Amino acid sequence: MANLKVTLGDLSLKNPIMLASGILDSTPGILKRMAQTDAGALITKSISLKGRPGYPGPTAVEISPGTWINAMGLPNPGLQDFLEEFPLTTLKLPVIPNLVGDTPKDFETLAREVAMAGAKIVELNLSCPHPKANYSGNLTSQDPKAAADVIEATSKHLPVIAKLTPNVTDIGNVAVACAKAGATAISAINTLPALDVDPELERPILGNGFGGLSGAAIRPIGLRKVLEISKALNNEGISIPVIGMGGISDADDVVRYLLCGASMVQVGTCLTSNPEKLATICSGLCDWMNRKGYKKLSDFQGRILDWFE
Ligand code: RRO
Repeated sequence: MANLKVTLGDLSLKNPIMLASGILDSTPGILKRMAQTDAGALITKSISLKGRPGYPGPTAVEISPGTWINAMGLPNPGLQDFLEEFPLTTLKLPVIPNLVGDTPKDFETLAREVAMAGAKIVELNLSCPHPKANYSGNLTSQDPKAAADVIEATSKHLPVIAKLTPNVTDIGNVAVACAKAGATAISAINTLPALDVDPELERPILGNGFGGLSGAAIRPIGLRKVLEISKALNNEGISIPVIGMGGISDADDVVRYLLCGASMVQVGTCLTSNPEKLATICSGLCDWMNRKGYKKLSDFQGRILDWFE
């Protein structure tokens, strides 16, 4: 029987498949529902210091089968309501808060508070593709120094996962900067900055205009970015988990990411139409490993890297 257990910071997860931030995780009720699945962990929708109403609709549209564009606008209740409402320690699965701020100080406050509320690790959203208002316009993870500043400010309170944008020339460089600043893991990729247009209405499809592309179309981009991160970390002799995501919709896709160097994965967009898919993906990974005769994930993880020496 294949052993799917993985370690993430101080957490031991029963398998390497997590619910990605932003999908089926924005209310306490849906999070409790997703805790009934076979996921290794659940990641929450991004939490900011103050609540945000989100952008006007439409906020998410399927533009071709399995491929979505979204601009939700970081809707969330804000830190205090989040801490009062959301179960962080009472579910049978680990719940990992995803945090978003405008400055390292914002991120630090968020990290300190969720650590005090029982979070064992957080994911830092350094990569929302359509920032507005207080944001400078550059995503934090487009600047290795800015990303490192956030990691340094937060990682003194608890272990942190740095979630990166694919929209950079050298994502390996950003990942190495985050790791050297103290990140416990790297997750990639967030959605790709995108635009789609309704020709009949002669307007952008989304209420916000711009959005982020996710789902099937971005899987090959995610795979390449995960491979680049894995290689860059290896070259520096840094051994931290890479959490791959982007377009995973079945067990084969999980295997693809693991072969490219990921230790774990996150699944998001494909669950929009079918939350039950998470269980099928977990059991499918087990079946694939059993069929191949693999006993543990490290038996095949990173195998594709050798093709790119
Ligand atoms: O809420 C959003 O619009 C959003 C976020 Br925070 C993110 O990180 N990625 C995305 O595609 N949408």
